[in-house]
Amino acid sequence: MRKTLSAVAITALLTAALVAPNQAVATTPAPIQPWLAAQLSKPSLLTPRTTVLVHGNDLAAARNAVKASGLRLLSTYAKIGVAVAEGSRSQILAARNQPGVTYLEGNQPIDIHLGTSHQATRGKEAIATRTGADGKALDGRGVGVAVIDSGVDPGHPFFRNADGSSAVVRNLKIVCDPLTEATCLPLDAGAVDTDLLAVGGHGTHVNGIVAGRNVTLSDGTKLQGAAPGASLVSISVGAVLLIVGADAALNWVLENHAAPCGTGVPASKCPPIKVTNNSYGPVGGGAFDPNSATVKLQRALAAEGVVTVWAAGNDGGDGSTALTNPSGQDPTGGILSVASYYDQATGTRDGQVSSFSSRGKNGSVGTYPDLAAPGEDITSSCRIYLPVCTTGLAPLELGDYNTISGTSMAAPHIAGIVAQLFQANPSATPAQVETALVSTAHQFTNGAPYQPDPRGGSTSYDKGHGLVDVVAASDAVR
Ligand SMILES: [Ca+2]
Repeated sequence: MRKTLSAVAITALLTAALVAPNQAVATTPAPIQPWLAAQLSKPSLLTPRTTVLVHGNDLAAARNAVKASGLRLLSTYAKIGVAVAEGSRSQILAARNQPGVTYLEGNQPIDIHLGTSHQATRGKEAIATRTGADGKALDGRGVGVAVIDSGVDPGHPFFRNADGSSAVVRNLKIVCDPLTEATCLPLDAGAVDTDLLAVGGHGTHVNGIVAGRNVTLSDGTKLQGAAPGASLVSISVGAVLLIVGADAALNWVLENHAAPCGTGVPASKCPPIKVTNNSYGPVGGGAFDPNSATVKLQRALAAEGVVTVWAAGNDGGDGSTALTNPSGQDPTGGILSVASYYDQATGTRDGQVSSFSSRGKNGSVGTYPDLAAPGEDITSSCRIYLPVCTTGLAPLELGDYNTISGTSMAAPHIAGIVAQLFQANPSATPAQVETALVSTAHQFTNGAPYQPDPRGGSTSYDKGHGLVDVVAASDAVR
């Protein structure tokens, strides 16, 4: 909520600055997305070239505006009259005044949350007391998790296996060709830090929450991811996420989940992907669109045995309107929308729903999150030179770890837990995984009351069916 208020205040300041008396152009400057306005008001946070979605009355108007303002065209959405471009702050502001421009939208990254969190989820207990179908500790081993995010630093110590190899078994970067437009291809980035390329940090933090290995910092702090045995496939779509890039990443998973490192690489080194983590989405929720490419891709993935995990969003709310991530509202079994839970830094299972966690609309059960996982004050891998890591609460180990909050931190807990469930039962369907998770969730009392869910059990508009219980869910899925 604090974030929302400050963004509004900054927007107001920026707008006042822009409506200058010497403005020569007769047209009223096109409205600007509050998030983008906030970014533009803080030039220090901007990369030299910032991505912007220029909305026009039609595609020609959008393209002309890009050209006239000196922006570089990256891609277009022809049917909706949107040109995706990049450029400097002044170029972006100039585009507001071009004829036929209706709206400027930023490419908003999603907010990014360890320590006590695996106590709250009973994840640590599951690793210590449960085994997979392989007879090994239930740490997600033998399961691949694809993380679609800003990127990852595969050389970060949080990803280092005992033999010196990295938990990141495949490191891809989606590159959208500016010449052919909207053509986005996954390129192998090898050991390159794709998060550094993207000037991100979010992805390295999220990957760590999914499958960071057991580490002990120099001050004695012990950290691990939800599934410290799982394998990571990072698909970088840049620090500023474009839906076309994210869809290209989901499409890559659809085509390659069975052998993500190629057919020549054995599953023992590079296991099949069974779940994707998606800690991004539009701000302010929106209507569920069954015709979107994203929804078609996640349904095809579910049919092929791959679970899709979504961050519910960081727009808070009071249940009067649906603010949850639209794609996460898909009723298809195996599509999970994750709310943020705060364990009060104690590991308690009777804590709170995070105030920032996006609420569904009271009475419209389809808009509710499915369940909650820790997303507040979560410590994971960072790099001090990456922007999101400089915003953290408590840099540890020279900034290699930091504490951040958001449903972006809650979702990867569930992605790791889904890996644990597939280790417990490799032949489980995505729908069975979802049922196991929601039917066993702990119904803590904070927040909105629980109401009957037509699909079984009871749910709530702020935290879904309740806080994940890894021990009970892994027992239920067998
Ligand atoms: Ca669901």
